[in-house]
Amino acid sequence: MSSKERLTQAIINLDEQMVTDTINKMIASNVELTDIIEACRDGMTVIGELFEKGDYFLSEMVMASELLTDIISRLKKKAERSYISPLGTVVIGTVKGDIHYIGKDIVVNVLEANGYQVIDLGVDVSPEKFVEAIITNKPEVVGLSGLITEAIGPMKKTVDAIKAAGLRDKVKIIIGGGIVNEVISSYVGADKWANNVSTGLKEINAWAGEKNVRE
Ligand code: B12
Repeated sequence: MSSKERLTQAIINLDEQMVTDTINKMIASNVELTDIIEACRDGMTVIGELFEKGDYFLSEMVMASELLTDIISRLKKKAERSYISPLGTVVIGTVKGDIHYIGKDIVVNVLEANGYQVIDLGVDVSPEKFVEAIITNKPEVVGLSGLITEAIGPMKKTVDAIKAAGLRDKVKIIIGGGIVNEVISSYVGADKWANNVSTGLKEINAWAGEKNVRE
C-alpha cells in the first residue's frame, strides 16, 4: 500500500494515530502537499458514501471533519511562507445554505501559502455579503464553494447579485466543490470551476498571478 493509500484508509477508519504517523512520514519524505490533500479528500469521499449507505452516521462525519481540520492546520504551518506583496486578492466563501468548510479552508490555505491575500467570508454566506466584500477588498478573483445540490441556486443568486451591483466585469468567478461541473458553471454564470485545489490554484494563477510573477 502506498503512503497516499494508507492515509486515505486511516481517514476512513477514523484512526487518528495512523493519520498522524502517515502524515509525518509523508512530510519527512517530501511528498507534495497537494498529494496529501487529495489523499484526505479520497478518504472523505468514501466517508460520504458510507454515510449515504447508512454504515456511518453524522457523528462519524463530524469526527472525520475534526480530523481533517487538524490536518489542515498542521499542513498550513508547514506551508506558510511570507511574501512582500500579495500576488492578488481572492474573496472566498461557502454559499448561502451550505455549511461545509473543509474543502474551502484547504483552498484558503493553499492560496495563502502561494502568496495570495485571501478574504475568507466563512460559510452560509449571502449574496449581499459577497457583494460587500468585493466592494471593500477589490479582489481579482471570487471563489464560491458548495458541496450540496442546494448550493447551486445560491451560487447563481450570488453571481446575479455581483452582476446587478455592476461588478461582474471587475472579477473572475470560480466555483468549487464536489457538486460542480461545466454545466453547473455555465448555469450559474461562473468563469471556471474546480473540484480539486490544484486545478483551482492553476486557474487562479492564470488570472491573477501571472501578471505579477516574481523574479
Ligand atoms: C464532512 C461532511 C459533512 C460535515 C461538514 C463539516 C464541515 N463543517 O465542513 C457535516 C457533518 C457537518 C455535514 C453536514 C451535511 N452534509 Co455533508 N458531507 C461531508 C463529506 C463526508 C465530506 C466533505 C468534505 O469535507 N470533503 C473533503 C474536502 C477536502 O473535499 P471538498 O469539499 O470536495 O473540497 C475540495 C474540492 O471540492 C475543491 N473546492 C472546494 N471548495 C472550493 C472552492 C473553490 C473556489 C475552489 C477553486 C475549489 C474548491 O478543493 C477542495 C480540496 O481539493 C461529504 C462527502 C463528499 N463526497 O464530499 C458529505 C456531503 C457533501 N454532505 C452531504 C449532505 C447531504 C449533508 C447534510 C445535508 C446532511 C444532513 N442530512 O444533515 C448536511 C448539510 C448541512 C448544510 N446545510 O450544509 C451530501 C451532499 C449530497 C448532495 N449532492 O447534496 C454529501 C455528498 C454526502 C453524501 N454522499 O450524502 N457534512
